[in-house]
Amino acid sequence: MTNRVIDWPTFIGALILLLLVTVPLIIFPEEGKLYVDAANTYVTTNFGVLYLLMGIAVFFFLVYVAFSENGRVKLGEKEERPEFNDFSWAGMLFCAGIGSSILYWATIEWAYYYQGPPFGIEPGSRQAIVWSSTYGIFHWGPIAWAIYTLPALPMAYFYYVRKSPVLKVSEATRPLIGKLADGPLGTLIDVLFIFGLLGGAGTTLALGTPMIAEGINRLTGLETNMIMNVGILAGVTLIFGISAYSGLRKGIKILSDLNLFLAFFLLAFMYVLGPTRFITETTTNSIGVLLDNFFHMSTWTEPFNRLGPFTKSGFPEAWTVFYWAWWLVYAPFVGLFVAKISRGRTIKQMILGTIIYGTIGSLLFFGVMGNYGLHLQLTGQLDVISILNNEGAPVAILDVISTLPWAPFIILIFTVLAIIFLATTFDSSSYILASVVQKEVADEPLRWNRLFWAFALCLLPLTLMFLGGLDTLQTASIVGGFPLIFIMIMLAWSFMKASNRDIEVSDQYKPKVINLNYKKILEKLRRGKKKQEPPQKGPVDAHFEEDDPNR
Ligand code: NM2
Repeated sequence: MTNRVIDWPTFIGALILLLLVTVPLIIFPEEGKLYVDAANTYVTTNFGVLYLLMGIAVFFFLVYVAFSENGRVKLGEKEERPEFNDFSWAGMLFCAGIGSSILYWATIEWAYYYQGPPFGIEPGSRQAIVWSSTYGIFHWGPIAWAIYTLPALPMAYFYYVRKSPVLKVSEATRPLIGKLADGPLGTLIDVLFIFGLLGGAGTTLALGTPMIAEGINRLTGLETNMIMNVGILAGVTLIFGISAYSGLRKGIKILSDLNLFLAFFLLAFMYVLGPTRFITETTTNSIGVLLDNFFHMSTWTEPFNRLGPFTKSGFPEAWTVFYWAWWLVYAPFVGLFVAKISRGRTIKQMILGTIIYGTIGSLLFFGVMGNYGLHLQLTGQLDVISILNNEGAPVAILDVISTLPWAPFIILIFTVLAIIFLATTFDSSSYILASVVQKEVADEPLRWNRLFWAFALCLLPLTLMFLGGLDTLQTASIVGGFPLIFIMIMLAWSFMKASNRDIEVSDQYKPKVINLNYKKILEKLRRGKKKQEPPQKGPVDAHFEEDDPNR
């Protein structure tokens, strides 16, 4: 059974690529770091603009699709209602796509922009402060969520409309590459995706673990060291291993409901007991600044600074390009996951839901947690920036949290929330990795397979954490995620090609919701073909049915 279901070339291919990258990094950490850093500089300097263009193009493409005929197509049967209610759906998608990094960056990202603002602005100036509370929202906002949503389109379409029981990135490019999806090209696409995701998840762990360790230190007084980090990783792996093992409807859903509840609690607590008016005013102001400058921010490349008398800040590469690359390596995973939970919704609902709920979620975190910290800085209650510069981000983050009333209690909530946020991203990651290395996913991927990836996700960062090569891996994965830009284009193209053709054949143009019956479409196409072709070309018929879904 297992032998037939598992797609061994992809499974082994992903493991080999991973070993090929990590073993040299383990043996030659210094040289490895040099090479990877050089590759990173090369890609972000020369192709940074491609990332920016990709971001804005994806955003407008999705807005177009949502309001086009294609957006009305329902993912599932005519009478079918959404499998999960809106609250659980939004919660699951947010928790899958967002890990503990949001607690990290929402609390501290402003402090980096405060001292290193964009657009040549004076550090620490009034303008810098305005941007410091705006830029984080942009980097976690509509474009970022659009990058997450795009892969969901073809994947959900093929899974629920065309009823192909395969949850794979390569499968979603089939209309474009046809039978090549079953060969080495398909395998390469899936392997690149797995590689990118493992690295992106490594970045998440590298940021999340020290922050959780700092939280535990404040609660228990235990020293933050390697043993603690390993313990945290083991604990998180155990939680998400169990969750991934018990599946989508039980473990993953329960954990993400709990995650949402705790997150709302923490945000409400900070908002009500913190400087409520400052938070409200600054967030509102930032939304305006963001809307006003949306295009400028999404296309800012600093072009003249390389030539003229001005120095180059490197802000676009260090932040926007880095972020888009990070969202990109996670995108096919989140896309697959969103596709899986979106049964019974229309494409439009799926697109707008992901972008809007996602952005609102990020906005709440950055608005409340970021402006809470900014307020401490501006009022002189806590010099967050000096702490950040002298003692590092995890200490600064926990210092900010510690200023809240009932500090020990709230640190506990914060730490538990970080652990669950990590676990919810990782349980859905292992679920999806398992799906991608299977030829078929009838309902859920095989259990042992889900568990295998749960451990693979942690084992690698763990090894590298010991050897101190984790940041090299992060950079490597982000560079390694570069081909995903082209895979994104293929995914968009495939979706349009397949869905335009299906809608055309089905003659369903007017209704609000388009219910496509793919069997009937194939039937119609066959009949159409019969009329045109002379009867002696009979065998073409069978060929057509097999081949045509590939178009
Ligand atoms: N993104 C959203 O670590 C995490 O929170 C997971 C990070 C891509 C910046 C995703």
